[in-house]
Amino acid sequence: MKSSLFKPSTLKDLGVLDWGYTNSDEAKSYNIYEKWIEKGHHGPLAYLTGEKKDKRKKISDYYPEFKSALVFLFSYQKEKKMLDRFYQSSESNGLKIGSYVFGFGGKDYHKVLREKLETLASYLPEGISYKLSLDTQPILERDLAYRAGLGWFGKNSMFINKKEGSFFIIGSLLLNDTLDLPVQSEDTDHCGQCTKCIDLCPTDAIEDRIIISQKCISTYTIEVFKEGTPPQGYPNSGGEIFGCDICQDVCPWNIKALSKINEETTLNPQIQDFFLKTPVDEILKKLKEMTNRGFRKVFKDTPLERTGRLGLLKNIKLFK
Ligand code: B12
Ligand code: SF4
Ligand code: SF4
Repeated sequence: MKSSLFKPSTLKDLGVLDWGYTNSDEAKSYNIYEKWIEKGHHGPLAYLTGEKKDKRKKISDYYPEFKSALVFLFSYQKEKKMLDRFYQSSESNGLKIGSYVFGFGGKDYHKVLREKLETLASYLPEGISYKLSLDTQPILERDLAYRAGLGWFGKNSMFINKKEGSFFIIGSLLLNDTLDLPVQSEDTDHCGQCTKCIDLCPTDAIEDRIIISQKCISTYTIEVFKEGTPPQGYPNSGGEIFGCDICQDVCPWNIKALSKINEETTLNPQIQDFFLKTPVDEILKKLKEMTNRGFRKVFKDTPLERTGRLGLLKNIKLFK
């Protein structure tokens, strides 16, 4: 029944690792999210508070016609594997970038996956309307993937699929009608007694399956655009200058999923050459000489555009 909507070859071509269906409107973990905001664990991420917080309770608060959703897991496993190999090589300058940056050709995934979701929507039965959910909409996307039976919340708060791990981006089609598809039951916890992600997070940002954002390297390196106070432990990390993969790298479910990847792929040379191969002093010199506009021109449409020249300078300075 599930495969009758999309051919396996279509899903493979679009890089979909798994997909699921749910007609559940209300987020199961909204109370955890609310408490997280109350405690101030969102740190500088003000866009998660206020009206945008309230809307995350039920999808119908955002999209009143909502009846069901198709949830897709879009892979960047191949790029992750290539990147890890590169870090072991003599060409690496010791700096690291979160692997999602290299997924999808090194382009901003919001743009690339929007097109993929539109392609998937073209297979919907006639008369169905939809909205996309892809990171920026007020939807608790991991919770939606959980309701679609695709996996569980790891202790690192990542959404983990038992077969594929967590190196994927979640994207969904929110529909104005139900489909004749089976609803999978929710997965159970498969972390067991493991605490690797908690033990190895360099800034102690993980607590009770949530992240204290202001302690997280990912927040500091992506979401803080000008000078700031780095979280304690960050400068002693592994050289992360944009995003952080540490709590995923150590997860046995990712180690298992990545061990099956044999295909090679290329990494965006513009990002790789500039940030991961050039000596650190030279990167700093080049970034200081560049204008903001010049930076935007070179890294246009990549995830690095968000943080910008000054944001990256602040991160890289710590590793000179
Ligand atoms: C804000 C945000 C961030 C912030 C805050 C991170 C965070 N954990 O919240 C920062 C900047 C730190 C960040 C970092 C990253 N992010 Co981000 N981020 C988001 C965003 C926009 C909102 C997340 C959110 O609502 N947070 C609120 C908190 C409270 O929710 P939560 O952390 O998911 O916690 C849930 C669990 O704790 C759960 N829970 C806890 N216990 C239990 C028990 C049960 C039984 C249940 C059911 C639930 C449950 O309840 C909470 C609420 O749902 C989502 C996109 C979206 N619209 O959802 C992407 C998203 C979570 N990010 C994503 C990615 C890829 C990353 C990074 C890997 C990027 C990188 N390499 O640096 C890191 C990972 C850091 C980490 N370990 O979480 C992906 C994650 C995909 C996946 N497999 O899980 C998402 C889903 C984007 C996408 N569309 O794919 N991110
Ligand atoms: S992304 Fe890095 S800093 Fe943030 S919780 Fe995971 S290991 Fe810790
Ligand atoms: S490292 Fe261990 S505790 Fe952390 S998410 Fe993976 S299995 Fe769960």
